[in-house]
Amino acid sequence: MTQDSDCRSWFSAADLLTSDASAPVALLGAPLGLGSITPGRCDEAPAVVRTAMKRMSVYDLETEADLSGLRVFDAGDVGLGGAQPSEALAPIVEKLSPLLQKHKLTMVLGGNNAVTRPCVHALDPTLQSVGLLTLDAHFDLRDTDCGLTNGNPVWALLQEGLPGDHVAQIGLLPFANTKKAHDKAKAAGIYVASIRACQAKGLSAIAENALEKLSARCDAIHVDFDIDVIERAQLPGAPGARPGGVSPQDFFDAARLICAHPKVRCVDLTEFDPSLDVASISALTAARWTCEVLAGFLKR
Ligand SMILES: [Mn+2]
Repeated sequence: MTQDSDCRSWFSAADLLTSDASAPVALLGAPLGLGSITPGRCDEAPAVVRTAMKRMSVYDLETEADLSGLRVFDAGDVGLGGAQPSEALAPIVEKLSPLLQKHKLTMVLGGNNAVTRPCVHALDPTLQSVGLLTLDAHFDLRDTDCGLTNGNPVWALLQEGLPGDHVAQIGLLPFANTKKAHDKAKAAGIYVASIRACQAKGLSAIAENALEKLSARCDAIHVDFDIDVIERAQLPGAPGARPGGVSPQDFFDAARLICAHPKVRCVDLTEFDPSLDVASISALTAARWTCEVLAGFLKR
């Protein structure tokens, strides 16, 4: 077997990970498992995604995008232990803020959706010049009077001063959200696109429109890719995924388009619970997401 033979193995997405902190992109695990409305094991996701990246080639034959020249600084995982969402803010911000200063783009592997709030704080502690785009079946605008959970990061951010017109939420599903949450979104001036709008106009077109609106108002944008936005039949490994969600292809295309935008400085992948997965469907979807993020970054 010659040195560059691919008869048994290939250069994989996991081989892009490096300990060299000068890489343009960074990756950080945020294994927050506690504080989910549906208890689960989202804390296992960062390790499972890194392993699944070994099964991804770095070449996209359709566009001839080639990630092989790119490197991703693997900053490891935030040590969260048994932290609740309220206790996770400081350690995530402490580890993420320096990465955001050094790298053009940082990927955060959750963890449940409660990691989104610390990500936005890390990008802009004042919350006045940052934008948030969510691809999510849910508003995550539940009340905070019972404490922080994976169901209220966006509401917590609004209460902390993030302007409502700095938030765009796309992929929202019927009968997966309350009227109260929808009313809060309307009152706050959040840009909202339901799943039907995303399917009619295209998830990527909606994402592009949302990014255009946010980038006019914000210096930097965080994007929450809640993997439960994907159709449950094709994404079993997320407690909140439901029939009627977006297709994996639309999710991948949108991820690439979004990550080509220079103001997108931080992205998270949340709600992947490996304990619910079937035949590695969700793990391989998450691994493909990392490739799409990088392919988008290469287009900048
Ligand atoms: Mn969510």
